[in-house]
Amino acid sequence: MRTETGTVIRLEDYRPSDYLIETTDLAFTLEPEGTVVRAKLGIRRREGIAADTPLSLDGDELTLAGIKVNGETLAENGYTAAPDKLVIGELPADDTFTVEIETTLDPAANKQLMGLYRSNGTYCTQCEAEGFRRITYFLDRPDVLSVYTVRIEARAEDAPLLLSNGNRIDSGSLENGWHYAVWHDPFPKPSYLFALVAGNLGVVRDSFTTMSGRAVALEIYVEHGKEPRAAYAMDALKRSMKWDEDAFGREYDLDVFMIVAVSDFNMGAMENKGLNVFNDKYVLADERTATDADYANIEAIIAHEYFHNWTGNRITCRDWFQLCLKEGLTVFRDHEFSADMRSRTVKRIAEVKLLKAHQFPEDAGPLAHPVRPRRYSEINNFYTATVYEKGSEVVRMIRTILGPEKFRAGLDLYFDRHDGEAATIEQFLKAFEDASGTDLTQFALWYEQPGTPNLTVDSKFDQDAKRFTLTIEQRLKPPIEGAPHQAMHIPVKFGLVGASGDIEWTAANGAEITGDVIHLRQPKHEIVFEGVAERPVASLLRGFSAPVTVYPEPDDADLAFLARNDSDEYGRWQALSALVVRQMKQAAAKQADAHADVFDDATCEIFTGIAADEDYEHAFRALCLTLPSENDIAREIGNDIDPDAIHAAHMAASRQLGRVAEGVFARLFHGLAPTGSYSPDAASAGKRSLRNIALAYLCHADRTSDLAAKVFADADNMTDRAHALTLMAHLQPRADATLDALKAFQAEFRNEPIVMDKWFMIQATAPDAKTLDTVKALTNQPGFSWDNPNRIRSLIGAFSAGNPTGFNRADGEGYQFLCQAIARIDGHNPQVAARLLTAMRSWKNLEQARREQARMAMTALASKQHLSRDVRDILDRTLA
Ligand code: B3K
Ligand code: ZN
Repeated sequence: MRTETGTVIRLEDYRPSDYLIETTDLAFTLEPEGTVVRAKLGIRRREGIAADTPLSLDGDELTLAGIKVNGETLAENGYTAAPDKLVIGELPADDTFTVEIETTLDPAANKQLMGLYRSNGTYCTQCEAEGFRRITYFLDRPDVLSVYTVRIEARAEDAPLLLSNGNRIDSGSLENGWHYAVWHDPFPKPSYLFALVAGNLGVVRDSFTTMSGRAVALEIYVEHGKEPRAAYAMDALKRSMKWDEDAFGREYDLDVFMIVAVSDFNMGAMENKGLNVFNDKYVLADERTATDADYANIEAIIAHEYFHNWTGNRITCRDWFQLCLKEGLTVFRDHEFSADMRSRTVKRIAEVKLLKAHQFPEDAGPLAHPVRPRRYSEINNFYTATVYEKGSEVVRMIRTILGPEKFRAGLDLYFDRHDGEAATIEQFLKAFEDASGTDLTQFALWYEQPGTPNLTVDSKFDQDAKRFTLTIEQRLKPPIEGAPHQAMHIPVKFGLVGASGDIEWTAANGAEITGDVIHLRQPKHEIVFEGVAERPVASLLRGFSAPVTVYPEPDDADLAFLARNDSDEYGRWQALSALVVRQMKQAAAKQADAHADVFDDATCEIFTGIAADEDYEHAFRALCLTLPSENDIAREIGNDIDPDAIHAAHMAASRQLGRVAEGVFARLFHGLAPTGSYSPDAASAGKRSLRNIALAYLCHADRTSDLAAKVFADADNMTDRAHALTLMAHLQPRADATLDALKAFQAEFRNEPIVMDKWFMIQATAPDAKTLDTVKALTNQPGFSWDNPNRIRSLIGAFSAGNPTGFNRADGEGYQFLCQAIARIDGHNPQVAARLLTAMRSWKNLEQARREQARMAMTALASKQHLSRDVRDILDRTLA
């Protein structure tokens, strides 16, 4: 294991490598415990580099078995080899030469799941960010692009399937039951996009004809017997390919596109050129085993990885500081895809909720970093909500500022200019500047400054003068001491809302306004609108046009007004949600008991109105009726957080709304009962979500999960079953009916690990101080494994990040459990261990006793020897 060495990599230290690797020929002889890798690298010394400059290649836990230069075995004094580095000092004077390297690997022992490893008997690889160096010594950096030819040999019986990137150019039999395949990828790529898969899997095939008429074979590989469950993923893939042509003019470029689903995977999926490797939970779905949310995730992630073919693979990143160049942009593209496939407003609300739940706390705590970080000690710790989600918001703001046509022109220019290159954020922005004639210098601060800017808003109306004055001040509270905090270019989409629609104005000054966008550029703007006939309420940040907060929010009356009257649907949701958060915060502060009223009459009336309003789509109503989570309330409270008080307020709020609108919810529950067969489409999913919300309120109104038990027993799909089981396990965790339902679920799915993950997660998130005992007991269940990231996330991850009362037990046992689990996992999978630790990122906001307990648990972890660089990095920053 790599332990902490204290090295910090800095953006300003970037310089191109002395050598290039123009071709990479790999030959794998696959054996579970003794794989041999022979790499032949076609090297070119960069112009101007002296011939005696050593070639220094990256490695990680490697064993060198042989080395040749230009076909000649190198004398021992010609190089030095360590597990993490191979330095060749004795090199030819010619600018081009070959280096042949032989390494031996033990894939079966690789529990880090980086490099070449085994998952359920299948050989597979994960190389991003720095996994390729666990396969062979290499210039393992994204700006070294190479053309790969890969020969794979294996016993035909163990691995009938031999896959790598690009197109298959040869295959055949060998002696003793072995066989081989050779793959060639004509597109130069960085090593992090290399992939190899070998094993015995089933396949689903289809095809796609690109816009220029080329036929592409589509193949999805899954465990034998699971083929029918890959149908939705295949459909999503074809829709993604078509959409990228229509929306962005991007066409696929190889003869084949393959996806392989594996069960041991550190993340969601990986965009290796032509050979995507997926966590099987993001491929496999049918109505019996997957929820509507699972279907939506599959659609989004299939699209995301496919879209990387242009944004990431054809144009990659110069260095890992530029990670958002591919990730933020690709998230933006997958968001747009889902918005087009589903409902735009509903999708946007879901994105904003996610951003606020994950990115805002990150940006407000000890792990805050700019969208483009400037330093890292472990790059895997920077695949964050800030890089991905805020990175996507930054791209969205560019579109808002330029408008859709100029945005598209800028992106086209970026593709034209940088195809086949490893690019930077500066080059990305320059393409938009050149295509639109807009100066983005100030806008670029979004990539540099960590923290969420806050807007304070004031307004006044002069009826006689028909003048409305809006004062907006931006302030960036730097989460990192010494971080810059200059005024940003913030695009604020807006409308002036009156009782019957948006109010016209004749002139405005004090800020640049284009269409419905105010461009904030100064610390403070006083914007004067002339010719305003009646007093308006300003609806700001429509569509969440910038990732900022607004404090203080408008008063209750204005929020209620916007929730009822904003012509923008997103704006109505935003106002309602602000109103609800405020009243729930107040209830938590008052330590309201479970019977107290949380909401005033106006708010209850808005809720009831939306619940009953057939003009809204079902999914929108469901989102409006979903209360902010306990973590959401905690985030809004900000400090001295008492999770128990928040939980009590949450229960009281659910009960009050359940009672107030019981009749409406009963009608919805019965009226939306399923008819006909299940379909995962967005409209059907919307109906199920509204009915399930109604069910939840009915259960809360009566404080019993009897109705949920009935749904659980009758349901014909996993969406309804999992939701009903959650209600039972969370409302009455120890009731006989709950225990029976959990047993029935386990009996049915015990051999289906990704379905059992729901069973773990439901129990881990039950808001009850005793849940910790349950979680500990569940680690001993036969279905649990400390080696599998999905199991770890669904039990320990769900408990620590998704169970505020259970995890934040006042006695600190929750924190101790997490830290001990992290120490255990860190021994074999540092990446997953470090990710789990981010559940502690908001510890400084807890009330004092819990804060102290959290600190003690982390300090005990920090005192352990041999922590990985991954965990040490998160721990040091979190405790700092
Ligand atoms: N690019 C990969 C993530 C790799 C994470 C490495 N720690 C998946 C994605 O974002 O599409
Ligand atoms: Zn990505």
